[in-house]
Amino acid sequence: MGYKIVVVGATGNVGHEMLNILAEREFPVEEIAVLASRRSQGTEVSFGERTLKCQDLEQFDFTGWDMALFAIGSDATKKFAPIAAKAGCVVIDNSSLYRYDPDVPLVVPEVNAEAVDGYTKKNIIANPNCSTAQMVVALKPLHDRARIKRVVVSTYQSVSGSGKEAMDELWNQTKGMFVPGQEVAPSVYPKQIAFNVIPHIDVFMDDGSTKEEWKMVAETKKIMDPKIRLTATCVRVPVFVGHSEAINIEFEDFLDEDEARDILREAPGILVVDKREDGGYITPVDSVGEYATYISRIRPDSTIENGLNIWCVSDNLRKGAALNAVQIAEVLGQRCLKKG
Ligand code: 11C
Repeated sequence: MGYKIVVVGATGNVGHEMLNILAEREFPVEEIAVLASRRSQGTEVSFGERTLKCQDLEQFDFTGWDMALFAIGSDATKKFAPIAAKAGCVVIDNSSLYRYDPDVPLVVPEVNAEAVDGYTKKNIIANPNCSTAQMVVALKPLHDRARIKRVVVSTYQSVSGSGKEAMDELWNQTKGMFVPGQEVAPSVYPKQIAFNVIPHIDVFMDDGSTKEEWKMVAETKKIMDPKIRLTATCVRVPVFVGHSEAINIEFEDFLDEDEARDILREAPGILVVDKREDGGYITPVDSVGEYATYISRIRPDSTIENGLNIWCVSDNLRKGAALNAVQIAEVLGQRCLKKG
């Protein structure tokens, strides 16, 4: 016996990966519906060996469906998530809309799976931002051993985090650089992304940080520990898929690099690739299509008392979005909505 599952936003980058991952992990699906905006009604999407036709989200009746994986923008989520939740269908939402709501659990299963149980207040569970998800997978086992005091993180985020149009912009701008007269002006991004980096993701906040940077702080506190102090600089780089992060961690207790490496090797969701030689580390291209959060370059920071540096890379469309949502669905099924 399986679940009646809805994927909302099935034609987008993340919705597409949700369908792939549900099929790959053989999620127990009794029935599946794929929804999109009216203009995409009838568009075909793949689910394993099957081809499914998108239905109109506006017209869909969520009554009798067990879980809905939402991968649409915050505005549309604001309209449709409460409709699904009220109809008794548990919403697993990838937007930022509900993440900071105290009545909505924000879950990364390797870190706080038990928080799923709190879904009953609103019938909604939130999926974190991609840059937070991979980072907390790496931080949690180290925090359990040596208590993290402070984190300084710099991100190198791929354009797929901004959607398909941004991927096209990087592709077309890159090609256009080589063809006189076919240069492509910035449109999705405020500056050229090809052969460049942009220290600006999401909107600016009053204190000069960006919303992406703020999200990393607020989400880490909610998922892991409100006492952790964290400062982030988030940067867009000309990479199609895979977010990378240089993470500097200050601990309360001493933790040497060898023990940290052993802890990370044993930790759920992590693969350590850390040879001190040419190519003995992970790059975003290596992470594409994979489930793991990869850790490389584990080394001490001798400028502080108990400090370590690590390099953390993951497929932002997978662990950063679709995989985490499917893992939440799995935990929800195992802990709360048992079938069969
Ligand atoms: C990016 N992290 O790479 C963003 C995308 O809050 O879910 C996801 C935004 C979010 O642009």
